Amino acid sequence: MGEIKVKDIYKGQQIFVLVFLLLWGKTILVSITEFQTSIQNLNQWIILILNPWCFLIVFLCLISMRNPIKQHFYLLLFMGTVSCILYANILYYRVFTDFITIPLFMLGGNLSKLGSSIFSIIHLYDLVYFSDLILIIYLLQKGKTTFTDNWKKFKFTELSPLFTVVLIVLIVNLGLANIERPQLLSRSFDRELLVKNVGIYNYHLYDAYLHTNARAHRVLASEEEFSRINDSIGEKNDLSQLDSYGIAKGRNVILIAAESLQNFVINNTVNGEEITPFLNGLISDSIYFEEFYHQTAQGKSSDAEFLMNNSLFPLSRGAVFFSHASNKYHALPEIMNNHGYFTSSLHGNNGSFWNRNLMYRQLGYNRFYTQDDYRIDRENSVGWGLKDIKFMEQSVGHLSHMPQPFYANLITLTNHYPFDLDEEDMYIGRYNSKSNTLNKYFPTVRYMDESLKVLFENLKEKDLYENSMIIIYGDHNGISANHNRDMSTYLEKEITPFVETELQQVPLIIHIPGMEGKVISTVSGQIDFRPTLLHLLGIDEQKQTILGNNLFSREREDLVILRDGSFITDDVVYTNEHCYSKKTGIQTDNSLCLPYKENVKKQLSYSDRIIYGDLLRFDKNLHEN
Ligand code: GP9
Ligand code: MN
Repeated sequence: MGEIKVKDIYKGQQIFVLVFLLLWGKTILVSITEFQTSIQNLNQWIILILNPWCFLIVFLCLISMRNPIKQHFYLLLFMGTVSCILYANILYYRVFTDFITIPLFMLGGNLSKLGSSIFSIIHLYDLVYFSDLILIIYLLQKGKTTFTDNWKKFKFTELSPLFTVVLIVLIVNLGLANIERPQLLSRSFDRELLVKNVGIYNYHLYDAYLHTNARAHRVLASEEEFSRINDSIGEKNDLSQLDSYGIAKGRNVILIAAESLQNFVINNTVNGEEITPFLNGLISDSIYFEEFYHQTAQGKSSDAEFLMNNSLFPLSRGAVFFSHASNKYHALPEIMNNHGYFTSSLHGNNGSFWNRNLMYRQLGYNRFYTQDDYRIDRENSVGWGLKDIKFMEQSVGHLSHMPQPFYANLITLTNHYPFDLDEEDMYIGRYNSKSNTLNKYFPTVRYMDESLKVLFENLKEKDLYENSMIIIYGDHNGISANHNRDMSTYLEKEITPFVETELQQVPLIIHIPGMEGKVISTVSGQIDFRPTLLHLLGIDEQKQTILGNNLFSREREDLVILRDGSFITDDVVYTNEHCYSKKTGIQTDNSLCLPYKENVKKQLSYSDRIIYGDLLRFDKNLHEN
């Protein structure tokens, strides 16, 4: 073995090298010309050049390990398959500016739309994308003997130098991708970024893995399992006798996901200036839940949407919006739709972010307004895209054309890490600490607050205010524990695990024009939103298989469970395996938290089993409602 020189190994295997070069070149060409991959730095160039390597080399090696007589056939099959996958994505991208996923094939939908527009998106010059295949067929025919004479069946050990190269390239590629977008691979938040960083082929492998994994769990799940969980969750009490029942009946519902808005900024100041003057005023004539927690995990914004719409927990790893986007849900948009509402979500970002464009179909939205429905340019954008004020103005334009009553989910964007803001939009100055993130957070929160004021003004102008209810909630924290030291300076208190848990509070503000405001101190979480909203709208909610509780119910257990297993009750906070007294904030006897632990574990596991097993497909109520 030691005698073999690298150049000898591959002597006579020019055809493999040629196939590799052709497919590699074609993939890069397509990425730049068709997939609009924007390259902003050297890192991104290297990623673009390296990312098709591993997939192509591994498959070509596997082919060269086959019987020489069959290699010819496998080589053409491989080239043909790769070319078709690439071309199918090109066509799909031309229509949807997105990449194909396996659940798409299962769900149909978009693909059938593709079918109807197929002739307008196919061009004659597309033949270029198959010219490499034609060239190889020609060469194989013409030089059959020259090539096949030298073809041999390789052993794994002979190819080990190549596999080593693959491994190194893979590590470099993933390393660079992680520098470009930390956590991209674990959280997999955006298809476009995923493809840009790991390449189209690896993306398809990853998508296939997610899909098979989800399918495998699904196959093992049974109707009995659903019934067991359903019985154990039990039917909710009938609360239709309460005064709060149906107080917002028939109104439009405008739900605003306030990006990274934490509760600690409410009624608070920085450098002596109010951070959320509009919200502070709004709270006095709204229902304000002052101890409301986000319960999200890696899926961040998408987890928040999942919780609010399904009253189930998101998954502890990955994003359920990505991994279980073909499940059957009986989500809020679908329920609202069944009750005569036009349901939509509006967001000035690309539709594939968090896989929303696919997941929304399962949640039952009638329409998803994405960046294609907004006028976005350099002037009106900052950081992640369209500025919130512009987003609000344009969104009200969309709302004014919707059939009423509507349920509209508006997702803000400006107050997103790294909290970039143009000078002209700074209504207050930055905080002054060593954490740039914390410093920049306050002006962007203030800007978002201003955008909400603009929203209200615009709604009034368009006569949409009086007959609507407007709900604002924070999707998750914006300042992570990495900034605890400076956060502690700002809050003027030590950030213990107890305080860190308290910092997971986000606002929930329900504004019903003409109705008196009140502050509700019940411990509550995003999972409780759905039954609470349906209660206010006077929509019967007892039969649904959900884990959240109506916050107006007096019988509900005051318990909020966070996705990491921490929990909060009226008296205690349990986190990092320690129990804290809420009165003192000091660690207390674990036995005070013990009685809740079993229930916490049970609820998280029920939720996981419902999602992994796609159990709601067995829910008879789905078909009755
Ligand atoms: C992206 C936006 C942000 O469209 O909703 O998502 P996040 O990073 O906050 O989860
Ligand atoms: Mn978010």
